[in-house]
Amino acid sequence: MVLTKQKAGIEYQTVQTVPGRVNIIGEHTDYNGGAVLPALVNRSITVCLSLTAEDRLSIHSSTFGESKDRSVCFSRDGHWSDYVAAVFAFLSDRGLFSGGAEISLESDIPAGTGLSSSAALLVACLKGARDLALFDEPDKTIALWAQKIENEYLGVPCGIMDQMAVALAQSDNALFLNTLTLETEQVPLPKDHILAVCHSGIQRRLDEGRYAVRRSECEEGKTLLNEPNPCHMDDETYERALVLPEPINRRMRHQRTEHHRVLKAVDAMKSGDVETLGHLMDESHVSMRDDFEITHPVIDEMVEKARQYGALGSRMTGGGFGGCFVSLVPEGYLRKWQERMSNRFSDIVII
Ligand code: GAF
Repeated sequence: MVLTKQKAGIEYQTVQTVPGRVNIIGEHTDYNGGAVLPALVNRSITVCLSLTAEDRLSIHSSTFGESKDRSVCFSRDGHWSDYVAAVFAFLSDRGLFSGGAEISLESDIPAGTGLSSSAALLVACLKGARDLALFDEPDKTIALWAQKIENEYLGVPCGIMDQMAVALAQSDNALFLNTLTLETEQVPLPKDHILAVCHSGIQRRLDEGRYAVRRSECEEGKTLLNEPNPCHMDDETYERALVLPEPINRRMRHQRTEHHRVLKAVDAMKSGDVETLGHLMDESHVSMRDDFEITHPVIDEMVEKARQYGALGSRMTGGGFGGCFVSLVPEGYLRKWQERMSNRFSDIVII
């Protein structure tokens, strides 16, 4: 398929490419008002979108499989095209879209691996709709709309990190995001080091329940603490807080420690202190393993080997229970490190 931008009569066509993201540090803090530090990956989704007069959505992709013709009136049917249809339903419900559309997608972001393929798809469709003058909102609003579509139309209880990352991050920078205020800052990536992303080979999905369980455990913690923003509790308030039952206590401890690790990681990146950054990534993995309990024994072993083979730090990334891990590797040593990892673990895929 050739994806081109063209203007033909009253029909318009646009092409949008949006990359996936890797989260360097700050996991599961984005629905608790905490800090996160994602960066873009070198994999992306390309969406070609044209508006048509007919009241139908015609959705194609050689990446995702079988094409689908569907009504603009939305109901979830478990098909991958739900993600595209939900965008048009959202726009139509706001009076921003009528008629129909033809949409083609191609992607090399592996789905179900923690690299935000869904957020990239939604943001690409919304940016396409903006390019076709259906609305004129900034990227931050597009990110918020994409989150709303996932939460309310697709039933995925995600936070705001992924959508903000893929909508706002720049290729040479990480994006620091305060999820309480939605303030962002571009933070230059470490020099002479690579944030190497590997897929463990273990698939996971955000809508399969375990992510939602962690969210509800956090809600319980916030209610018990009477504190809507557990990441921002100062030391004194934290020390005085009532003793929480397990596992809520550990879930809340992860929130607070992870948020502070992100702040320290930003300082370390700004001062070029890669040793500290690597150390914080390691601590984050331990906290996800022992306190938040979202890692996987196979990934625990992979990150341990990643360090033994020369990474300064390594951690699982994304929603958890499988998917990718990210390692901070000296640039000159990358090829050797990748070779050793691939020889040791036949299932890993270097991203
Ligand atoms: C998934 C979610 F979509 C994000 O909102 C975030 O919670 C992440 O898991 C964990 O940090 O990617």
